[in-house]
Amino acid sequence: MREYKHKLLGYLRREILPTTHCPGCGCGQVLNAFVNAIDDLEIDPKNIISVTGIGCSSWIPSPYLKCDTLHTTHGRAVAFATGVKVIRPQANVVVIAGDGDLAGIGGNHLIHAARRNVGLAVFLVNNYIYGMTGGQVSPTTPFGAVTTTTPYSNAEYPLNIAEVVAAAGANYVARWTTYHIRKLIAAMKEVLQKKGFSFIEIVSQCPVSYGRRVGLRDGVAFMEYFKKSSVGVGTAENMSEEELEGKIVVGKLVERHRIEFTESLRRINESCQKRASGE
Ligand SMILES: Cc1ncc(C[n+]2csc(CCOP(=O)(O)OP(=O)(O)O)c2C)c(N)n1
Repeated sequence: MREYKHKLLGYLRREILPTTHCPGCGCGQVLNAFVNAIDDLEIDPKNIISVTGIGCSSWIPSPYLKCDTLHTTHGRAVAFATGVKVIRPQANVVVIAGDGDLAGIGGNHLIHAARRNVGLAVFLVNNYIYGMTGGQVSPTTPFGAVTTTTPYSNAEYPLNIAEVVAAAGANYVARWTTYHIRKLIAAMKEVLQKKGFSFIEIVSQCPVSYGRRVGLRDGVAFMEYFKKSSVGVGTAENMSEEELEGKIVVGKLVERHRIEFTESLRRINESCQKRASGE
């Protein structure tokens, strides 16, 4: 077997390296950012439970991360993760999955977990399509984009999923791209220390099933595109809807300090027990 020396490789299951992701895929960058974040924070992977659904991005935590992992059904990662958090409130429960998984089939779970403010760290890897199944249109596919199921142009407007999660009541919402790797690591570190529902939309690339249909043939082309299309949240505030057309607004969208769901449950439970014992 090949010898790996880098210390961050200690967080990964080496028997399945190198990666099974396609050349130029952003999933490796997201995994890299995540292990950098947990290493900087000195979080013991034994205290992380990762939960995922089905899709290429669901392969980021499972099987690569060396922590307890639940690889669940398509769209249900947040529902499973909520159950895990209720039973293990002290654990870092992390969800990493795709736009199809979290914004499409699992969209309602996402909205209501954000509303309940369940203490999960959720990383939505938005590559604008259903990658694993060959590049079908997803709820985040840009208007007009060509995909396998919209061969002439996408007639639907995309869901601004980060704003939906922010509106639903999450404690923390940010958006970064795989180009902004240092900002992404910093945001992941914030999320991993935050109580309550914390969410990062990571705009990522799929050169094979999406990029080649929209003129972005490799990872480098995507990096250039993300760089030139991104606008910081502060700048975006002073731009019109027309000016923001085709732009990716990056940065922290929301930070709140509402009480976390399992903490609320614990308090209610305690007060019921006190009442029952006549205190
Ligand atoms: C209930 C159900 N419906 C459909 C599928 C087929 N399926 C597998 S992965 C996937 C989409 C994956 O797209 P996304 O979640 O965006 O992740 P990506 O592969 O792009 O990272 C679909 C539709 C499935 N496995 N289960």
